[in-house]
Amino acid sequence: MRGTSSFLIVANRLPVDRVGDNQWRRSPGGLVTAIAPVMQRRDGAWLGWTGAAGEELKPFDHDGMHLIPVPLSSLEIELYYEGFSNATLWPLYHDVVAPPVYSRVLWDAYRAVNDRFARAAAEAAAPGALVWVQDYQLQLVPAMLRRLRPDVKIGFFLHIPFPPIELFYQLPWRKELVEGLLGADLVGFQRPGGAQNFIRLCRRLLGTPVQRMEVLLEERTVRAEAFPISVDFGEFDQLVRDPNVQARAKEIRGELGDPEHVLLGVDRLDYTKGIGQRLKAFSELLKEGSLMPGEASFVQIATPSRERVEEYVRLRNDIELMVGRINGEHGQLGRQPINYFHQSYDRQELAALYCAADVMVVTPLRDGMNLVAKEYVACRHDLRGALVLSEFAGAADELRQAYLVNPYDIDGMKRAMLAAMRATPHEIGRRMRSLRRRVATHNVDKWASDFLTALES
Ligand code: ADQ
Repeated sequence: MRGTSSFLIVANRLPVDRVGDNQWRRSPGGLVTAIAPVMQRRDGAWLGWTGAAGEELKPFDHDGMHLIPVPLSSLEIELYYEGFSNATLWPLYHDVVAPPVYSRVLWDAYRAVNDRFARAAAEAAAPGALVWVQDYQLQLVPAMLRRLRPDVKIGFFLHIPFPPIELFYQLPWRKELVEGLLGADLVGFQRPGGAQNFIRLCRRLLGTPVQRMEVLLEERTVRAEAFPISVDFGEFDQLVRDPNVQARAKEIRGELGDPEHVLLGVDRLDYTKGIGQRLKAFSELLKEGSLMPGEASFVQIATPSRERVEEYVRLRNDIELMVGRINGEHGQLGRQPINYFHQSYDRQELAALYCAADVMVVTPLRDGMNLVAKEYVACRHDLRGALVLSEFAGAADELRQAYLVNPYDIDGMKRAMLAAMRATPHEIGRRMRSLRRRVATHNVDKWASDFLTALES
């Protein structure tokens, strides 16, 4: 098995969305933007699922990228993707904020699909290729691939948090999973804490000797390191300088009734994002009279996500009930304190929303990084706008000048939201300048090149 790609990305999804019969559009998002130039430079390929059930497509080229589809049946989508990835690993890795489902049927499907990805990667990779495996859906791929192709260099990056040993130990297949990751030469995490959890786990669970951030296997060493992911700062910075985006931002404020304060939340509708907690804090500010009716408007965008997983169905109902209650209690004819949208938006509209918001409220209970926080910062060249940010988001390591909050502490969140609304323009500007400096110098290109440099060295 020898292919021709000297640089290979292996991810659950291909970086394109279907827009018609055999017509594709590049998916929005930093990962593709960061990696596309590297792919073009290195004769690279991207291996992943198209997003449709039971589809067997031949490799094709799009937008200068060579794409290799990996098929998934609808049963595999249910068991591997919605099941083991999103109902077992996702909650387990996010502090078990929802109970993980442990099922052998799901595990078997996860292993089988990982095996398919590993075989496809082994076929596509040129001798000595660099293979970069992405995220929690494919944690067994590094070891499976190494068995087939010991000549390639393998990197793995986990986009979500890596939990402490005490939680990870719940997983009935904990040993297999760690051994899967140890097939890589370099395992990347969002935060240093994740890398440390992994190193500790290797020592405790497998009894493998470790030295600082390296696991010493008999025949080779595996390095663990943090590479905080970021956004394409330049793209957002440019986007918001477009007069159309500025005009739209103004229009949004007008449509909201030109309140004094616009607060904004933008998240996938996920129970890790702390949407309920932040809405509760906001509603208490209204109830106790800290905010006057009509003084502030909260816009909550909740992108549809994982709609066939039971927990997500329940969450949607809970949030929508809550929004209805708050608006019922505090709204006026034609004016509601919470404007809730269960929709996706394009980059322009998202950028206009960021520009329209005085306070961006990002309060996950646990989050690998949180790109929304960084996108907001990248959009505020006017140095207006305050960021309220959870300590439990990876982004909190870098964005120290945000109003940092514990999302479990409702009173603390109320204080932070009020402080952000009441701060002087000078204070807001001082904080935003410092946040922007960080995101501008640590953008997504740096993330990709730091990882690849470490992998190659
Ligand atoms: P997510 O959990 O999806 O990512 P996040 O990092 O916030 O979370 O990224 C969401 C992305 O979706 C952002 O780029 C945002 O602009 C976009 N988005 C959100 N709502 C949208 C809407 N309604 N319409 C259009 N776009 C929308 C996972 C991890 C994170 C980690 C990233 C990247 O959970 O912790 O930061 O991967 O590694």
